[in-house]
Amino acid sequence: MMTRRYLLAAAQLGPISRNETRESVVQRMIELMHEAHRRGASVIVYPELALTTFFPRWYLEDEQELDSFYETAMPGPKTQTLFDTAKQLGMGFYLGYAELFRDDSGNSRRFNTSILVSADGEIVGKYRKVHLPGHAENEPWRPFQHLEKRYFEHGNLGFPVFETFGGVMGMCLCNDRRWPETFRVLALRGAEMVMLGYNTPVHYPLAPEHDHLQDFHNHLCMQAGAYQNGCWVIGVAKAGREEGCDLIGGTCIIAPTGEIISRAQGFGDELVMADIDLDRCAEIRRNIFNFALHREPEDYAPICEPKA
Ligand code: ING
Repeated sequence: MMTRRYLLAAAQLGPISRNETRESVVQRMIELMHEAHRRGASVIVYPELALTTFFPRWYLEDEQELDSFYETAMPGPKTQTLFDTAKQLGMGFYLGYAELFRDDSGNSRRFNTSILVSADGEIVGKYRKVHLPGHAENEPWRPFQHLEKRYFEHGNLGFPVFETFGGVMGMCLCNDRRWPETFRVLALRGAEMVMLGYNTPVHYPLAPEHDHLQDFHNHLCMQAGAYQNGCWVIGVAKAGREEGCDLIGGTCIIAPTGEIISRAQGFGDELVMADIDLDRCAEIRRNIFNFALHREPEDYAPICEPKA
């Protein structure tokens, strides 16, 4: 049973090229895991879609090439070594990846997925991305696409929490962090730490005048999520210039007070370490954001749709 206080490593990944092999990426992740272990970490958090380049930036007509970016088994032949190394080092981890499976009627099901894996190598939690940004059809006017609505289904697992890593854990993925209900629902279910990976381009084609705000908005969302829900938030980037597209970095570990207590310096593979004490959630959840004492859900239900 893990203690409630331990060192955690946020493992930012630099660019992954379109033709980089799974073996190569997994090797990079394992090197980070060994370094995290050397520094005393018990948990390591990887980015969203950590095993491949961010392929939704392209309109892919070749179904075979599209399928090549998904995992059809987890662990599979190329990720088993990551699970084995984690077990050998006694390291729990969060991993984001593209999930592909056939359902009972033989249909291909595709999700932007994350899992929690315990220190003995067992998958103890799964989440599928709910807030899919971008668009579903090719939009050639854009310098790059953002086809998550084409390549993934809307997540069908809701926002579950999992008792592991010494407490109650929640997960989300990238755009989910921009919607406050993500953190609130997880916190109402008892989440003490929310882990998330992201691939966030600097350039936002629909509002280029906001490009300079991407780092600010990234931390704003996660710091607010942490503070307003009294939970730890671990945000882990796939960063750097990936296939010509600049992705923000800013990997960070945020305390329940909303303070960033550790953050990445660069845009490559980089460990960000922090001492996590899950009991620190009480500083917030017993006081300013004591849901039972101060929250008035009756006063704002039903939530009306804003007028467009
Ligand atoms: N990426 C981006 C994100 O939500 C985006 C999409 C970028 C939305 C910039 C708004 C502004 O961070 C993913 N993968 O969700």
